[in-house]
Amino acid sequence: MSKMTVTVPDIGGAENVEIIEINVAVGDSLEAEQEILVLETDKATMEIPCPQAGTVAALLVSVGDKVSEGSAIIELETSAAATAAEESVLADTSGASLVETTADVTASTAEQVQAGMPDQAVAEQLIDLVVPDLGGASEVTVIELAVDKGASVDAEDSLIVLESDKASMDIPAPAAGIVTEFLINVGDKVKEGQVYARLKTSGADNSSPAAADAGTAVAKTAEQPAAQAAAPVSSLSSASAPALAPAIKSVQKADDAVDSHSVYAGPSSRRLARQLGVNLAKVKGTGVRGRVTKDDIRDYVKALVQQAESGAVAVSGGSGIPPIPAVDFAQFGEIDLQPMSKIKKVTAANMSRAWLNVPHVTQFDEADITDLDAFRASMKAEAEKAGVKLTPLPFLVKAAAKALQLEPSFNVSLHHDGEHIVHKHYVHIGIACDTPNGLMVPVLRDADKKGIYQIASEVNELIEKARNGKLKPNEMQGGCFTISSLGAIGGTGFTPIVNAPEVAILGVSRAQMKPVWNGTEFVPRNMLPLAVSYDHRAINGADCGRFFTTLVGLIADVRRLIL
Ligand code: CAO
Repeated sequence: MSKMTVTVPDIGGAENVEIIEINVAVGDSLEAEQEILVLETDKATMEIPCPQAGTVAALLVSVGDKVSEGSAIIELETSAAATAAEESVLADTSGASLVETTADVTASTAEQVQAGMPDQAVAEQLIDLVVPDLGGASEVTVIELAVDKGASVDAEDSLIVLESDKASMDIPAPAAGIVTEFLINVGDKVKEGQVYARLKTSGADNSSPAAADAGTAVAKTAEQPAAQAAAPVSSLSSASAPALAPAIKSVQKADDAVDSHSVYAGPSSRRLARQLGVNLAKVKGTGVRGRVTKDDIRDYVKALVQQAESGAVAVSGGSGIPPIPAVDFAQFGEIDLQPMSKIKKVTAANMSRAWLNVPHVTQFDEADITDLDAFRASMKAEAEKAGVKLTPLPFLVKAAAKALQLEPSFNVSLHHDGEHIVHKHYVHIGIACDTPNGLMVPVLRDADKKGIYQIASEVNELIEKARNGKLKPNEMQGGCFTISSLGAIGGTGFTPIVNAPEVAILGVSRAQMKPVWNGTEFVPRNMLPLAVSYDHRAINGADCGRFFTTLVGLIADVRRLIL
């Protein structure tokens, strides 16, 4: 191991330039050409690359420091296997000479490779990269060089970004290789057919499918004698040059692209964002003057991945929905942050999914439960003796089961192929249950085949299991229709969310005595507010009208449940 001091190279004569971003930390392993830090003058930003591979032993500067050519920026530990050329570099700590020496090493290594491996040397080829068909635009502006000179690229990697008044275009590499030089600068105007860079290809089968012609050209050169292959770029025929122009990867003036380009970020951050498919406009910049750093992009992606993996609700976008902005609630008063339970996260994800996928309609009605309640009161003692707690719920379960049989258009699901409706010949009813861990929906099987006591007993058992975290997965599956009862809690009505893939849900609110007109006079009746939400893709309003009228009739006269 030996140590070297990396210094600021020639930065075009600029002095006392501010460091606005440091992209390495002590202990980081760096590759040659990997960006160390970013400088900014009042005219431009510059990324300072590492002249050779090594490990960062010390950071000698901080963000905000002002540096000039020759200022020491990091101590780099290089491997003992450093070449003689590298060692000579250690003697001269000028950044500019570091870069030059590294270039020499590359050249000499290339020569050795050519001498020792003739086939590969023959295959190596320097090709002109030309601006492709611009879709009618005569001149476009270079807005970004997506890689640095000397970078190794794969076929299809973005090399430059062009922008006309209508579109921005990523120009990808037609083949893998090393970008030996750029013949253009950011801000230049370029035309179709203009050579913008030179690429040294290895000649291996590495061309992009989008540049099949280019690949052929490269392969053809590989069969040529070494001398010919080593011919200067200018000797490439003009006929072959256009063949090396790759297809434009993306031609668009999407809002995203426009927004991304107006974001304050350096080329390497932009490159990373492009590689990860991140719209820079959505990333909060934490760098100097709000500049978006690579870490900001990584944090953004990490947060999205964590959110997706946890099944958490999309508080920040998804499906093209504008995100709800993050708020620092602590600025308004004291807060504490508690993790959501697994069940709450799953419920949140399920609710969002159902809310976003299902076109909901909610219809309201009231059922007269005066007689049901009188009957229930008269049976309560007997039920208790039988070990059953008799609330209105088992009657509602039984009535819903019967209504599903009488109006089978409700006992369906949409098939995932989008072409069929699944008609169910079983009646399983889900019961929304409030538990300490969140909302759970155990399912009572074959409710149509069971009596009120059995329903009450099994529902109570399921509720207890739900509250004790003892429900098995199969006890929460297969529901045809859900009942969500807030009757014991209060409220005069609510609009429940369909528990997809079911197509309807019943919301039960608190019953109350009301004056009801019986044709000749107002009489006090115990009225139960009900709401049915349904999936309008599967159920029409008229179907719901029929189902709801049937259901309300059954609840109002529970004798009909045994018919
Ligand atoms: N109107 C008036 N009183 C009602 C009533 C109603 N609609 N529904 C129940 N009650 C009464 C019961 O009769 C009982 O009183 P008595 O002991 O005097 O008979 C009392 O309220 C308590 O009932 P309960 O809550 O113990 O039992 P339940 O069968 O009514 O409800 C359950 C069970 C699991 C549905 C309920 O406990 C629960 O968790 N509800 C919340 C569901 C939920 O969170 N839904 C929202 C989901 S988002 O759509």
